[in-house]
Parts: sequence; structure tokens; C-alpha cells
Amino acid sequence: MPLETPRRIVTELASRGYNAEREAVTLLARTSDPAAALERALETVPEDALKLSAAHVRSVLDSRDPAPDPSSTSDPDADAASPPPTPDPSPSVDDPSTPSTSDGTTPVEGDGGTAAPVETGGSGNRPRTPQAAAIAGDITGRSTGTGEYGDFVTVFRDRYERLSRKLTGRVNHRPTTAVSNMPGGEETALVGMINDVRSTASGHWLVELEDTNGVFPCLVLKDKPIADLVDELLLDEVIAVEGSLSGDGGVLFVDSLHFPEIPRTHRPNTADRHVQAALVSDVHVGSQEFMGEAWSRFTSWLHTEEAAPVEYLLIAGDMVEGVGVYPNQDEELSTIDIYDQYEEFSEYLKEVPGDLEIVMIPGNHDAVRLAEPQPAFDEELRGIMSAHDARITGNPSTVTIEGVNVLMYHGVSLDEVIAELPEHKASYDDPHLAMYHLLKKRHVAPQYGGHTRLAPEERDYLVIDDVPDVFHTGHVHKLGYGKYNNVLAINSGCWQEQTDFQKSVNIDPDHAFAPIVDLDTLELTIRDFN
Ligand code: D5M
Ligand code: FE
Ligand code: ZN
Repeated sequence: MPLETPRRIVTELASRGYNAEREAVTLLARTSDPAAALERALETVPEDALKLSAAHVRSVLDSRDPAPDPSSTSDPDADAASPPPTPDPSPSVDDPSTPSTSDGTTPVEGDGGTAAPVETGGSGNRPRTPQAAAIAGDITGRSTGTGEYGDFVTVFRDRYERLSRKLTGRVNHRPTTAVSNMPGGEETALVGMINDVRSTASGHWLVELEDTNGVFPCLVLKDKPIADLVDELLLDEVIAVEGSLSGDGGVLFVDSLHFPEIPRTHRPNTADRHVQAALVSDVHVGSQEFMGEAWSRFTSWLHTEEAAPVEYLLIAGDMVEGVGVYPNQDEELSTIDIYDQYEEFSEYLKEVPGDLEIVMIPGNHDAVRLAEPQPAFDEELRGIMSAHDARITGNPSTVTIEGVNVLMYHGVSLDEVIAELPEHKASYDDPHLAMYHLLKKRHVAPQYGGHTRLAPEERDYLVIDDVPDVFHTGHVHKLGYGKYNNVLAINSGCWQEQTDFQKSVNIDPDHAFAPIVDLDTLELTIRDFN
């Protein structure tokens, strides 16, 4: 059995009936041949000992002086320190009264991250057997776009076709050309992409809908209840409207408006055993504000008994700070070369127990193309991050772990949604509300052109075809979570303290939290490593 990780060492010791001091495990893990070191330690351990002590391991190692593992650079004392439990800072969570949520009652324990001493004797300590994650909807290796105008036509046509299919069962719509030829006063419906939204002189709303045939103007009267929905419309999203034509047949007066939506009846898939996944993002290694010590408290916790059910680690982009992402960013870099940043990130990744399955997608700070969908890290970067054999996939991707479908998307469009929608419908303090709108629109980046750059492809990889069970984003550096029609939405905060830029625009990041999802119940626990 390979013993390259503390957890494996712990498991092996447990199988032989030993407990171990945490530091003893750390010392063994750092040797070039942990299996041999462990054998030697056990050969010489006093017969009545139930616990392998660090002092004993040290004496065994000193007697033979094995070469230290050159891949390990972390501070040998870091693991021994237990961070004090920190109270839950009440990160944003759904108000159960929010009408758009099904129950809004995601249970949370905010008891803080405590790196407990390793106790291996308990029956709960079993070897991990994570299943290989299956990936869908990944652009990597499939990009065909040349950036020509024709590619934009193709990607929008694909978006329209796939999203309109989700609406056609709900309304009896006709193509815009047919509606143009109908007599005034008739009732009808349209399914179209939003071409324009503007207010009229009298305060009503004119929404121009475009389908594959043409464009048709639709009027939402300001005193109708559905007028409340107008402020959540984004350009290029696909909606359906029903209503009646004006006397001259030139405008549709809208009575009802529909989004592609997540069906309220959605029943999420769950794992058939007790197993958990840690969902993080925005590590930003290479930034002066990267919180290396907090990260190490998190990875130390992953080695504890309490974290034994955590078999998956999902990282939703911004592994490193990158270079030249924002003006004057170089003033806050601790590492200026992007490849050096990935080397450093890789060292932090090595702290994660080797038997966790890791899945990573890129973000806007990573060294892949900025336009979405973003392909996964290239061979050179994979080579640098190879130590953990992580699953490296594109942004967005749907990852199936233990039967649970997790849609991972970095989240640049959240800036757009938050900028466009009124405060009570989406804000940095409640990033999950912005995520709900992406679910409702069944598209991870409905409107592009501002923050969001779109790469034209043959297919719109950003359409949310299948309803996910969990939607995981990051980017805005705020923690927020809740359920939207039974889909668990989590925006996972960051591992970077406030930057000067963020200070200047009042972004107050939620850092060093690790949301842990129970894959068998989809319940959430937030762990605090501040
Ligand atoms: O993004 C972190 C958050 O901060 C996200 O909401 C964008 C915003 N941000 C950060 N720096 C800038 C600059 N310079 N301009 C505009 N918006 C910014 P991240 O992708 O981690 O940088
Ligand atoms: Fe980020
Ligand atoms: Zn980002």
C-alpha cells in the first residue's frame, strides 16, 4: 500500500490497532519512503504502547537519517498547531421568506475549524474510496471558434434552440414572422431572445424579442404584476411571453412571462453512503494577500478524523493571482512569475490528503483564455500541478461525484447580474441570489459584453442543459448559499484578504471558509479557518 499521505498512514496504523500523535504522522509522511519508515517505527515501538508518539518516530528517523521528501516544503510545526474555534460570522444565507426559494433552510454549523489530534483507534476511520468524478459540458479540446462573426451567429442560434425547447411545452408560441401577420386583438405567445429592453415615455416597458425569423416588440404595462420581472431581464436571455396583440397587430401586450427555469419538482440526486465534498475557490496564490496559514489550517483539518468523510475537493477557479489581470495588480504580487505561482499553488495542493479526489476549473486569474467557456489548464500547467492527479476541466463543467451532479462555474457573470439587477434581487452580500437568476435563466452567463467575455463556439457550452443538484461558483469572494427549487447553490468565498482595489470599492471578502456538502443529504456545514 502506498503511504504517501498522512491519511493513509493513519488508516494503516488504525488497521494495526495504533493511535498516533498528529506530529508522528506528519513526520512519517515527510520521509522519502513513508511505508518503510512506518514499519521501522512499529518494529521498535514498546509492546504495551497504544499510541505512536512523535518522540519515538523522531528517534527512529534520526537513527537511520532517511532523506527528506524534497516535494514537501511546509513548515513542520504548522500541523501541530490547533486554530482556536471561531464563531460563525453569519455569512449570507437565504431569508426563508424569499419567495424564490423552496425552503431556504440550509442547516449550518459554524463551529469553526479545529485541527483535532489524530485519533486512529475509532471505528469511524475507514479507508477512503472516492469514485472517479465524471465530467460533462467541458469545452477542453473541442474549441472550434475562430472569432468570426459567423461563429457568434452559430452560438446564439444554438443558445436559442436549446433554451426555447425548455419553454415550448409551457406556451403555445408562434414564430415572430407568423405573429407579424396575425390580425389585431388575437391572443398569442412568443419565445425569443431579449434584444432590447427600454422604458416608454409613459413608463411602460418595451421588450424586443428575437427568434430565428425576426424581431417583435412586446409591451409590459407598468401596472401589471409582471412588471416586477422586467428589472431581472438580461440581454440575450431566452424567455417566453403570452398576451394579446394591439388593435393594429404591431405590438404584443404581455400578460405572462416565463423563464426556462428549474422545475419546482426537481428532486436532487444524493449519494448512497455518507460522504462529503469540500467546495472552495479563489485561492489566489502569488498574491501578497493569499492566506497561506489559513489554507494550511484547512488542509490540516482535512487530515483529521472529523474530516474523514470528506473525499472530494472542488476548486472553482482562481488558483493563482495571475499577472496583468487588473491595472496595478503587480504592486500586490508576492510572486511575479505566473509559472512560479502555479509551482507554489502545487505545493499548497500537496498538503491536501492524497486520497481526496480533486476537481479544478480555471477562473479569470488563471493562465487560460479569458473568454468563456474557458478550456482547462494546458499540458505545461498540468505538469506543474500533477502531484495530486487532480481532475482538471474547463469552466464551466458538470462534475458527477457519487451520483450528485455539481455544476462548477467560476462566476464572472455574477458581477454582471449584480450590476444589472436591483439590490434586493442580487448583491455582493447575497451572491447566491445572483446564482438563482443564472439557474432560472438556465445559462451561466446570459449577458456578455461587460465583465463577461464570450468565445463564439459551435455550441453554447454556457447553457445549463440538465438541472444540477449543486451549483458551485466563486469569483465575487463572498460566501453565500441557499436552495433554489431544491438546487443547492454555493458561492464559496476566497483565500485572499482584502486587496487595495477591493478596499477602494468597499468589497469586504469572506475568506478562509470551507463549505462542506454532505453528498448523501445535500446539507451544508461551513467551516471557518480564519
Ligand atoms: O474578483 C474578485 C471580485 O472583485 C469580483 O467581484 C470582481 C472584483 N474586482 C476585483 N478587482 C477588480 C478590478 N480591478 N476591477 C473590477 N472588478 C474587480 P477576482 O476575479 O478574484 O479579481
Ligand atoms: Fe477571485
Ligand atoms: Zn475571479
